[in-house]
Amino acid sequence: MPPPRSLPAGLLAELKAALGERHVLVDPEVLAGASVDWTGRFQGPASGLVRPGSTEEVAAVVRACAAAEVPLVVQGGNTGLVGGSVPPPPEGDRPAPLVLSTRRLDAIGPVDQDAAQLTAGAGATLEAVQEAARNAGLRFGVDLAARGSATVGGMVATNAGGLHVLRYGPMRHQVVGVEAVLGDGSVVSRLGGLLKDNTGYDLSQLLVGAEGTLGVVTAVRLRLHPQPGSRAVALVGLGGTADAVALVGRLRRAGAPLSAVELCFADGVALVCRAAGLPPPFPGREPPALLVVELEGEQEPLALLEPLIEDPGVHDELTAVALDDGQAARLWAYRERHTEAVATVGVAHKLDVTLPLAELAAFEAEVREVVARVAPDATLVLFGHVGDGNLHVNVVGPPPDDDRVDDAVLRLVARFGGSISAEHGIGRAKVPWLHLSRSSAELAAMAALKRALDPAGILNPGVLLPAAPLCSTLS
Ligand code: FAD
Ligand code: 2HG
Ligand code: ZN
Repeated sequence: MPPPRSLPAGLLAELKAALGERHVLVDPEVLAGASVDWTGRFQGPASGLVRPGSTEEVAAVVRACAAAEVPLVVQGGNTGLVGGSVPPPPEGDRPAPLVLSTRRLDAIGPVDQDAAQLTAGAGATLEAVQEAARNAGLRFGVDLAARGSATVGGMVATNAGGLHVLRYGPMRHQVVGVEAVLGDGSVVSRLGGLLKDNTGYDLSQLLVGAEGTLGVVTAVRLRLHPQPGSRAVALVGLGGTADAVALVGRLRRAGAPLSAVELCFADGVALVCRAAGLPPPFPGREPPALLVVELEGEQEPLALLEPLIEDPGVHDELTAVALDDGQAARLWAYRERHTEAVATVGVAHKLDVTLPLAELAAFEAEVREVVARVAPDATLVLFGHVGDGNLHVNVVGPPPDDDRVDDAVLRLVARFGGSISAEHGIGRAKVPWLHLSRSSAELAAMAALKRALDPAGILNPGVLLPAAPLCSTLS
């Protein structure tokens, strides 16, 4: 990687005056860590890293960067999987971006028990929010394996999904209001907790899923849910995706209190067992597909499992059940540890897609053929949130910048009537294919919103939408 272009001296001095010397970092070792994403596929040089400790400090950084025309990359936990949280590779004479870390904005306010809400700083981790909710006898509705590092600001920006979308919806449904600094440095704040508020455009929801292109989220008012009284988890061996989809349908119709239904396949589970040192779930048998089914409610755990155990497609010898937390964690590990297991094989091309549920099995068969044709030596690992029609297509083998397999898979998704991003977002990874899921009218409206809220074009340029020229070159 060529050496990063350094920050203009005037900007550096202004940032240090606003944040204090120790929160403006230009040490190459610190910058290296912030310059590469979780997967190792996306990286680019940063000119500095700032760690504001308040909304006012974020606003000062944004205003200074807009005036100096230095782009900002917003970074929370850096667990994003589409390259949105790190700078792009060097391009022409564009200045290297400054990384704005939200990690110091991690305060969590008291839980409002009556409203079942709390306010969290953007840099609070998911785990910290989950714990605050749990300590108040409530539950936060989103969970995902990166809980120890992913921040609520990043989860708002990506509209994160995760394991419980089926019951509680994605991050968007948990957001009551957002505080953010827009691209011109102005602050919008909707943290009052009002559930009914019909006073015009919903700026909070506009920022959800905007991937840091319209504003830097500094705090979030979140909705909480009652804690279910009991839980049971089952791991069920099945013949394939069609059986899994049919079983989900039957469980839904039987009124089973599902909180997660997750799909994985024999090759992915074998990889998890090797990488994590786990025993095979059904020694001596290797069912082609495995389903993790989680049920939560007020009955005894065994009673929760009844609709599953009585289902004609579920066989005793291919079913393991968990009635306590320790057992449940052991069963969940076969699904949850897929991402880290894939990373042990190499740098993955991650294609996170949703299909109409009725098409999921046909898509799965065809995507295997497509990947085998386009990247015959690649390792393909499929898994996902089958209750949501969301499949994670992981392809390890093609070099990071060879996007032929991405192109083939995403075009197949479009042909099946799916979306090219279910929950990870577009980031830098999928910008060239956004038109497969969005019409030209929608793309034009999105570009107009970007120009209106970030007139200097400094917030995450090149993420979600193609990078526009910086503002001075427009005039
Ligand atoms: P980052 O990676 O730092 O940033 C992600 C994007 O949000 C970037 O574009 C960044 O610029 C922007 N951003 C970050 N903070 C802010 C802010 N305060 N204001 C404005 N923009 C901001 N995702 C799922 O949806 N479901 C899963 O089940 C899931 N499981 C995962 C499991 C593992 C092991 C890993 C590594 C990742 C997983 N992810 C999952 C992806 C990732 O955790 C989510 O996308 C998460 O929302 C990212 O949060 P973050 O704080 O790490 O954001
Ligand atoms: C999951 O569901 C995450 O585990 C990560 O969304 C998916 O690694 C992936 O492709
Ligand atoms: Zn996922």
